[in-house]
Amino acid sequence: MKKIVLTALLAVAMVFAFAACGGQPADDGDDAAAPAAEGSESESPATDASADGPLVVGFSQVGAESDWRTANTQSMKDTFSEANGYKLIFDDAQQKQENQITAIRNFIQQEVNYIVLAPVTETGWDTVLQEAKDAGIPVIIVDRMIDVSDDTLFTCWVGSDFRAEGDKAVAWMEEKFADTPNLNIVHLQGTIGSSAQIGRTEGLEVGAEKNAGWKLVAQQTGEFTQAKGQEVMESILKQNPDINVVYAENDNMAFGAIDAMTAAGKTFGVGGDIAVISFDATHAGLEDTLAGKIDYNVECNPLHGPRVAAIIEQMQNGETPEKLAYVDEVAFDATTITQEEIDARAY
Ligand code: GYE
Repeated sequence: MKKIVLTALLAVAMVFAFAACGGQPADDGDDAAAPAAEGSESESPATDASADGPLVVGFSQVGAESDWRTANTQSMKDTFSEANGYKLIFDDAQQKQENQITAIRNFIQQEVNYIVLAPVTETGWDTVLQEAKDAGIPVIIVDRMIDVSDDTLFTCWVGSDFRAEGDKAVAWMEEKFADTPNLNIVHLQGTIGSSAQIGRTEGLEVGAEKNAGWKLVAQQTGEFTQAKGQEVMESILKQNPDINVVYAENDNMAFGAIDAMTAAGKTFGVGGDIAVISFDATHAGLEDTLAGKIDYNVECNPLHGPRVAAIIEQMQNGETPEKLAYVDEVAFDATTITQEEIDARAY
């Protein structure tokens, strides 16, 4: 009799202990697998990953449109290596959202432990991220942001403050052109609807509203590529003989614009007729800044691999990562940048 009572007590104690450790009753497997809502403790992954197997990460990358993107891909591949205990499933979406949606569905089917998404544009993610949530797979957003109706559809985001980047460029223009109130500005935009475009564009548009003499004489997308940047700049130059500033939303479009201006016999950069502003501050972009071809280059840091790995590590330990994490960034002026500064940089 005594023995039966003891056994029963032991059984009750075990159930409590199991619950206290975050265990779930066997018939509630679906909920156990679902990523928890914001602020909850148990945002740990759905993983059945055996302790000895690698963690499987599916990464949907935007494409290979720019030097920034290449550095970002490299950072992710270096971080999520087999040597570091990961199996990375990498998908290049070639700048198409539908390819990213297909990639995410494949990751779900393959039952990856984590999905990492660098979204091409902000909108259009609700359905597929709901599918990931239903499958209990946590989604980490990196680089550009997403705009979803329910923010429990993603675990967290890490990236840049693109609006702040635009504001930095505008502050530089206000100082540089303090005595030249009338400016004809050519605006080469990134992929329309991407956070990088939205923030950098907003910065300039707000600046143009504040500064009565600033005129956006052309505003067109170059899709963040050098080829498109050049093509668009060539046609803009034909229609606008009098340009003071080119505001290119990334280095590669700035390179394209520089080629177009060179071909058209325009002078630009330090001491030239047209000031060039760029974003990313990639290695090649900074070399052009040091050479005086780009006047001002606003940094955008692509080294997100270790940041995403730190988030995954937190989640593996049962911790809740910060919902939104912004990376600190600086900017470079052609008149003060040095070769040593460029050489000391990791990208
Ligand atoms: O500025 C651009 C790339 O989203 C921050 O995308 C990224 C942007 C970057 O193509 O070069």
